[in-house]
Amino acid sequence: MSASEIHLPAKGRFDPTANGVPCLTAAWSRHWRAAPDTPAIHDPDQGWLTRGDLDRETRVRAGRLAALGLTRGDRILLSAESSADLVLSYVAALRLGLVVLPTNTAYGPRELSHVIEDAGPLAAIVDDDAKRSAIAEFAPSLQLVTPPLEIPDGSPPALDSGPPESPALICYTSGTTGRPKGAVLSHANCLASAEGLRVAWRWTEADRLLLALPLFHMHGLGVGLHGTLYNGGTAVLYRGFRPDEILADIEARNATIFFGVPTMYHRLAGHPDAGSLAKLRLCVSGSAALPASLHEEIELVSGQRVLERYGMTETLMLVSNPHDAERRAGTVGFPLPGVELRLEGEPAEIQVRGPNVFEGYWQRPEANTDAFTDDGWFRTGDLGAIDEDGYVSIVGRAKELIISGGYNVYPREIEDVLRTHPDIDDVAVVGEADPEWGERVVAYAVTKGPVELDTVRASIGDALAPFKHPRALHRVEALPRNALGKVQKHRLSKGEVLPD
Ligand code: MCA
Ligand code: AMP
Repeated sequence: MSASEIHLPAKGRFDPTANGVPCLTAAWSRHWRAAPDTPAIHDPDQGWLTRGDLDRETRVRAGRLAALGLTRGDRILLSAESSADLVLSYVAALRLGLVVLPTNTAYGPRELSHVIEDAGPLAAIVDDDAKRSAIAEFAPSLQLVTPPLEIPDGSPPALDSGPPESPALICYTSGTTGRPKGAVLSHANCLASAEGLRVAWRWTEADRLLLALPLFHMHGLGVGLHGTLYNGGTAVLYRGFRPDEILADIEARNATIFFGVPTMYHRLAGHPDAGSLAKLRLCVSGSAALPASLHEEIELVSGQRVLERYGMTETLMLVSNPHDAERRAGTVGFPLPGVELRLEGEPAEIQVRGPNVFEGYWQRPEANTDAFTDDGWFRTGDLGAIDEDGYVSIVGRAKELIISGGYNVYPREIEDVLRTHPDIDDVAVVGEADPEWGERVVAYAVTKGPVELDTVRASIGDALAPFKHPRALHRVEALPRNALGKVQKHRLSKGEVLPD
C-alpha cells in the first residue's frame, strides 16, 4: 500500500514559539499581568484563585523550591489529587525551570520506585501520608513535601526564562516490552499543542472548563490545565468524577466546555439530567475510542454533538474533529494545525511529526530508535484509515495495549506480576470489550489447580495500581501459541476455558 500524507498546514508555517515566548509560564503569565483580579482556577475547598494569585503565589513557591536547592533542569515528582495547591506548586516548578514527573495517584511503591530510579528526581510533592512514608523508605535522599509547599521561603532566581526546547515534563508510559519509559515533553511541544487547540477549538478566555480529569495525565494536565492557562480561561477542578456534580455545575458555574474519556460520557449519557450537556459550547472526548453508538446516544439525550479527538502522551494532541463542520462519529477528524500525519505500511500505521511531537524517551536511545522512522516520523503504534473526505479513523493497534476507562494498561506488566503467583504456571492478559470501561483486563492462566480471582487480586497487592488488576480470570489447559512460541491472544477469548 502506498503511503498517504496530509500536510495541514504547509510545513514550517506553524511555530508558536517564533513570536518570542520562551516557555509555557511566559505564555501563561501574560494573562496574569493583564487582569490580575480575574478568576482563574476553582478549587472544591478553597474556591477561586485569581490570575493575580497565580502570579504571586507561584513566585513565592518557586522561591521555596529554589531554597530546597533545586535549580533549572532538576526533576521533581508529583503525586497528588487535583487541587489549587497542586496547580500552584506545579506552575511554580515550571517557572523555576524544573522538569516535572507527574504520576498516577493509584501507583504503589513498585511503580513509583521505577520512576524515581529512572528519572532521578531530587524532590517529590506527595499529598498522601502513607505514600510519603513508603517513598521515604526506598528513596531516603528524596526531599518530600506536600502540595501546599509549607517550607521556608527563599528568593527565586529569574523565572519564566525558557529556552523553548528545555524539558517541561517527563511522563512515564509503559510499553509492550520492558520497563516504563519517560516521554520527555519540552516547553515548545506543550506550547505547540496548546496553540493548535486554541485555533481548532476556538478556545478563548471566555471559556470555563469543568475539569474532572486527573491532573497526572496529558488529557487533564496537558490539554485541560495547560489550555486554560494558555488561553487565559477558567477551570473548575474536581477531585474525582461524579456525573451529578458535573451536570449540575454546567449551569451553576456557567461552564462552556467539558473534556472527558468515553467512560465518563457513558455515565453522563445514562443520567436523567444528561440534557444539561446541551448548554455547553463544546464537549470533547478522547484517550480512547468513543463508540459511534455512544456518540449518537449523547446527541439523542442532549442534542450535544461530542467532538472526538486523538492524541498520545508522546505527541500531545494530533487529530481532531472539526469545531465548525461535521463531527463524524467513529472518526477522530483531521490533523490539528502544525501536525503532519501519514499512513505507512500494511496494516497502515499512523505516523506523525510536528512541533508537538516529543524528542524522545529519557535516557533510552534504543527505545528512541524504535519509536521514530529513519526519516524522522513518530510511530504511534495505532492503525489508521482516512476516508474520502479526509477524516482519520483509528481502526486498531499495532501495540499491545488495553485502554480501560482512559487508563493505559500494558498486558506484559500484568503478566510479569501474575507469573510470580505460586499457583500460576503461565498467563496471558488481554483486553475484552466492555460497555462502560471500553476494555477490561482479563487474564487467561494455566494454573496448578482451581484459583480464585479474588485471591489472585489480593496477592497482587500494591505491586500494580488497582485499575490494572484483572477483572476476570479464566483457567485454560494451555495457552494457544504459534510455531514461534508466541501466544495467540486473539484466540483466547474464543478458546476452551476450564470450569471454575
Ligand atoms: C478506576 N478504576 C478503574 C479505572 N478507574 N478500573 C479500571 N479502569 C479505570 N480507568 C477502579 C478503581 O481501581 C477502583 O477499583 C474502582 O474503579 C473505583 O475507583 P474510582 O476512583 O472511584 O473510579 P471512578 O471514579 O469510577 O473512575 C473512573 C474514571 C477514571 C473517572 C473514568 O478512571 C478516570 O478519571 N479516567 C480518566 C483517565 C485519564 O485521564 N486518561 C488520560 C490518559 P477497586 O474497587 O477494585 O479498588 S491518555 C492521555 O492523556 C492521552 C494524551 C489522551 O489522548 O488523552
Ligand atoms: P497515552 O499513551 O496514555 O497517551 O495513550 C495514547 C493512546 O490512546 C493512543 O496511542 C491511542 O491508542 C489511544 N487514543 C487516544 N485517543 C483516542 C481516540 N479518540 N480513539 C482511539 N484511541 C485513542
